[in-house]
Amino acid sequence: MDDDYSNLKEFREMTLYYNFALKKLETELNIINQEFSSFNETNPINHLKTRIKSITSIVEKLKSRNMEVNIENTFKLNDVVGARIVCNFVDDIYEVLAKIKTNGYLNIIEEKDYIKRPKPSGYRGYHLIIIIPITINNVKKDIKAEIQLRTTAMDFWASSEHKLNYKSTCMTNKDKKELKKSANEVWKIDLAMNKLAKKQRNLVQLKPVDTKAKILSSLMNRRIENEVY
Ligand code: 0O2
Repeated sequence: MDDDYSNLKEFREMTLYYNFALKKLETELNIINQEFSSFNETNPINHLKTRIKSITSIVEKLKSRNMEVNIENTFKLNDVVGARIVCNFVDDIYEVLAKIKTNGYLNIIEEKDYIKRPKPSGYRGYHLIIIIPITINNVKKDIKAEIQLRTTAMDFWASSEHKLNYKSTCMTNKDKKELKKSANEVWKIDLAMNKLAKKQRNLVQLKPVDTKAKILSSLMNRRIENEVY
């Protein structure tokens, strides 16, 4: 690789910053997830994933931005550490977003609403760039991380499009238009499902909640988790 990751000590230090930032992010998101499972009628989070970007993708991203491949520039990237939160319905995204904003530990520096303003490709999702402070050997760095929020439908489209087009250069304009058309079809389904979910929630709110059953089921989950760890 023609890059400047040649100082192994510095490279190892960089990977430690990213690993610790990932751990902090995972902890905060797991708390949010657990909180929803324990106290909400239904959890707006379907599933969540975290990752550290591969070195190959980091190098590609730096090169595509005409940035020299080195540690200093790597720290400038927003999404070496990333999390993806996948929700069932569009409104769930905004519920999770509100929780992230009041969490107090996830310091948001930028928001990109690709739901209201989809990307030219048709991509939809809500992105947050956050700062995670990490100190190693008395050196504090603000590590940037990206949180992507999508519905299962948006995630289905984006992961298929990622394979077919996003990083490829050989797709015809006609096929790109076809992909964009399917993004809009998927969005229509998202809106229809969201409408049904809203209706359902209003009905559930009118029913008396079996608080005891809810508490017992949440305690049961906790017991099972303790057994696993
Ligand atoms: P990968 O392989 O998914 O990690 P920034 O990164 O914030 O400095 P950028 O690149 O303009 O600037 O960020 P953007 O566009 O807000 O979001 C970047 C990420 O969103 C991408 O990461 C993808 O994960 C996703 N994304 C954005 N546009 C598209 C799209 O058209 N199709 C698909 N499938 N995903 C998209 P990476 O690093 O580019 O790629």
